Amino acid sequence: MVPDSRLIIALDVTDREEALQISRKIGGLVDAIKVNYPLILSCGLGIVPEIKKYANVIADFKVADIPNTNRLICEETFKAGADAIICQGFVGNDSVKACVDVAAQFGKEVYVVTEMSHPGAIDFIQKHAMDLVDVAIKNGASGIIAPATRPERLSEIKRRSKDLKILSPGVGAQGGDARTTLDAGADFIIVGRSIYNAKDPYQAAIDLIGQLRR
Ligand code: NUP
Repeated sequence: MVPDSRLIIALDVTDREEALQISRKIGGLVDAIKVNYPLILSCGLGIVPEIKKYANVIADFKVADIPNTNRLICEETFKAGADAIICQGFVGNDSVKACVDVAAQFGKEVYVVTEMSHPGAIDFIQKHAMDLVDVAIKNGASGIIAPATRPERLSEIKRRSKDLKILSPGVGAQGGDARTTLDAGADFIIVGRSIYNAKDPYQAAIDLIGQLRR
């Protein structure tokens, strides 16, 4: 994924028509559309190729299983047309490697979750965030997920992550600021509710891109 707008929409709506309508409207503005369980459980993986007509698709499945199951999940996801998949790093090197191996076969990308953006990330994950960055580097992932809600932590993670791309959720509804997140080291911001719940999602996306370009 090459940065342009630097904005990724998290399309966590559950209604198929709404998902496609938003994709149609803002697909040309954003660098990717991220789908997650709410949409896929409601509409099925078959919605991926439909959304792909409008933008690259990132499957935020936070894959977190044994290597063989990770492999099967990644194969189904890439076969459906996703351009990238998000996996958890805490399951270990072998499980992450399984995702990266499948992605390489399909010419696709893997992003590894490091520290999550919600308050509960402090309970367990934060203590191991740097190890999770190392897992992503060691296994050849394309990038990592790191929190827009803690810019100082994002900067630390950025220092550790070398050339990995950083996708950062937590802007808007979770309290993070778009410009601050880029300044702290993110390559892309991931924004859901502030766009899809806005009266005019197109204008909300335009406003965010304006902040990112300042
Ligand atoms: O640490 C993470 N935080 C996070 O919010 C990792 C994620 N993948 N996400 C996802 O980003 C979350 O599941 C949702 O799809 C999106 C943020 O949405 P919003 O808070 O902007 O509505």
